[in-house]
Amino acid sequence: MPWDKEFECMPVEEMQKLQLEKLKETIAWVEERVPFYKDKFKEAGLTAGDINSLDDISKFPVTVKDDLRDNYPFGLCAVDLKDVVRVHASSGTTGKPITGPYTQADLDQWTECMARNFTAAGVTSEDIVQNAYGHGLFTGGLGFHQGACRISATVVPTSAGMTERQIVLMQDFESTVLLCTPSYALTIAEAAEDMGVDIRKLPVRVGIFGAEPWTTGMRKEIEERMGIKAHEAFGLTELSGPGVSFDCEAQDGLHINEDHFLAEVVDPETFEPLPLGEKGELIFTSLQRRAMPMIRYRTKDITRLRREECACGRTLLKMDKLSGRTDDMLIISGVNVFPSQVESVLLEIEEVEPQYVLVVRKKGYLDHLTVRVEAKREVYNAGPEKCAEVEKKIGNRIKGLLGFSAAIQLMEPKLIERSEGKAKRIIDERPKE
Ligand code: DLL
Repeated sequence: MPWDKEFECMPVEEMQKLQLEKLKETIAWVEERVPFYKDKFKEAGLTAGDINSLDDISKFPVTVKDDLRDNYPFGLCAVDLKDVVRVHASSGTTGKPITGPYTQADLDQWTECMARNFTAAGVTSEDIVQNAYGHGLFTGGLGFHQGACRISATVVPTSAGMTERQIVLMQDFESTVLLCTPSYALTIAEAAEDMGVDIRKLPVRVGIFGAEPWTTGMRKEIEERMGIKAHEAFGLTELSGPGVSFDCEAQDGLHINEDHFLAEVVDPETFEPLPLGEKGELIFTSLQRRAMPMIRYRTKDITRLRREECACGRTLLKMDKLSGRTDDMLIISGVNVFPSQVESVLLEIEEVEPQYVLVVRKKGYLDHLTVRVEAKREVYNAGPEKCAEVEKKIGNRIKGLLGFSAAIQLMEPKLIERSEGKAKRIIDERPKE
């Protein structure tokens, strides 16, 4: 049963009517209160009155990360700071962070979205939820915390890190749900094995993982190693955090909270809207937020949208598991490739651990890729000949499936840095432009 049947199972036409109403309100709200949007709309010759159908959104200019940086910290805020009750931020790899201010109503709606996510993963008030997402400025920790409180689960806010203690607490408190990034789930699974704890025998039965790309192969690996069902959460700081979309018991794509977010997929180069079912860059307009609404925010995330009947009964639009981000896309031997494609190959090779890193260097105009992946202990111990054989096998598999050649380096187990949050999968040694 969904958390909020009225909205999660709303007939599509009714939902779209609701979205249109909220879209008009949101555009009018920012036009009146945020000079940045007012000027941009004016430049494009548009006003809130130009929204007569949902498709009209595509006439409006997009908003990009740099717009948030240029207006750091509160330039895009649409309310007085006295009405802001919380600010989150994403660290970002370069320059200033992105801020996410919330009114009390924004927080309440975000919490509702998180309650939907938990309920879709089968989590109830009976559960003991170990929240190992980073608590603090990152939206993962507090976002999930609020949602778990809303469904009256028992929350254990461990935050990320201190991995051995995570396992001890998991045993002592008999946690039934684990929340963290997929890469940290693997780190926990591995640490448990090292401590001689069989995590599959513990009461933990569900995970809700997200905040970084992970393939279906990785999901299965985590499910097997931990003896749990691995669910998924998607979201970004700019749109409040996790809770933008979530998977259900069907584990086949993520339902978008359409009453909160209007999704589009566009061609990443031309920004032309793409029809349902075609892969491109995700763009979101928030429909409820008041402190910092986002109009046509370019996420850089690549996926496709699907409108179909779901076994769970929800009518909410679905997005595919992400293929990756446009800024992580590599061009290897002229082929566009996302790290997730390499991950899907590696997870089918039984001689290696799911621990890898991609090293990218520039050769002429092309990117050259070296895949570093850890061997299983027994494979590594079997010596260099065996390792060379496995390297060749992986190289052939990559070439056969993805159509490009990569250098493969089989590593000794435990040499690749373990993640407690978002894993760093790419070491980019290309000269900066
Ligand atoms: O990562 C929010 C979040 C926290 C989502 C906890 C899920 C769970 P940011 O730090 O702003 O926010 O990073 C947002 O992370 O644009 C995606 O590229 C990536 N991302 C988030 N969820 C997923 C996912 C949080 N399920 C950026 N799969 C987004 C793939 C994801 N990538």
